[in-house]
Amino acid sequence: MTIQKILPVLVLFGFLVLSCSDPSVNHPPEITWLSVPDSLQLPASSDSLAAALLRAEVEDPDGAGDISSVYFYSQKPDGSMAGNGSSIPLNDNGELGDETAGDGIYSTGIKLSSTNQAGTYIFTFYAKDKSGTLSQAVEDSIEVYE
Ligand SMILES: [Ca+2]
Ligand SMILES: [Ca+2]
Repeated sequence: MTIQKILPVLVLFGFLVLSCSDPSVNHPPEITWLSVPDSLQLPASSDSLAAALLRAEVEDPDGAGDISSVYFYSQKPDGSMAGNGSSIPLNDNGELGDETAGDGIYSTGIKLSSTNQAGTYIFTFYAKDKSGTLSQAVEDSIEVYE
């Protein structure tokens, strides 16, 4: 190879290395761990509820302070989306089943009544940072039985 051919490759490589180490480049958050029960039994009577705790550990290479929201979508056994497709937030404020505030583990409780469908509920989790960059989606499910 001649230097004329190698030079553009070197310049491109140098550019890639520089852009990777540039602190002004934002990195997406990442969901590193999920805790979702495998199964849940619907309550037998209409005056009680079955509860489950959902937890997700989220990291962002730009720092925990760059994480703006963590949420999931819930698909019901019949394929329709729970809550008309709106997202359900998890929190790291020590509320709604979140054990410790500010530890990077986001939690929320879900409740099912006897009128809810039995079958597989699919949850798709996302984290979003302050630049609006989304994490990779992470999926988990609960088998709900009567
Ligand atoms: Ca980020
Ligand atoms: Ca927490």
